[in-house]
Amino acid sequence: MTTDAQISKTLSYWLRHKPEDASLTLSAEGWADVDLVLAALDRKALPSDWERLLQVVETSDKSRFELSGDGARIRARQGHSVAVEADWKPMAPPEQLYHGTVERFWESIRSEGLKPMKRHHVHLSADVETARIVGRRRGEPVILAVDARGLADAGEPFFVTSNGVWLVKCVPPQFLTKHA
Ligand code: HQG
Repeated sequence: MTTDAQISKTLSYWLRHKPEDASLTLSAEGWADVDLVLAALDRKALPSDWERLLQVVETSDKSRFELSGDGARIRARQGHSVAVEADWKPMAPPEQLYHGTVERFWESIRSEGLKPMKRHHVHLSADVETARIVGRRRGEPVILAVDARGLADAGEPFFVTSNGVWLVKCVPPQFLTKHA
């Protein structure tokens, strides 16, 4: 693993799941002080200068992290298991959204629907290609099409993050089909 990837993984872990491991306190919206994050990286013997952090934030695929306008605070854009108050906007989704998974989960998904598992939300994408990449992390990808319009019409709120990930609490099976 490259050092940048190591920094990115470490930041994801702290800012989404275990801020206390780095002696960080997250604000209600998930922000941590950059100075404290740099100090924590230093304690882990990882590069801890501001330029390097900026590089990791800017080159992270899917822009996982976000810096505040003044550069003093950093947060993960999504994927939290710790409670953070979302400032994502509820939005009417497009007709269809996609989810990438693998065959071994399909029986369970078909009977229970898509669940957020360890995260707060199910993650969906507007395009098939992104879903394929997400599914491929676990094996041969299986793409599920979500009747997002139908689910929204049934009263389920959808949110979109600043980097274009669609979030929903769950997707009941009747709104799911396997995408050819
Ligand atoms: C599956 C990464 C059995 C679901 C990625 C998935 C994405 C079920 C897994 C982002 C199920 C959860 C999100 C059910 C859902 N029975 N399996 N009822 N419901 N599943 O990682 O969507 O690198 O929490 O299909 O690139 O894979 O973190 O979600 O396979 O963008 O920035 O349970 O995470 O981004 O896995 O990935 P995850 P995901 P980051």
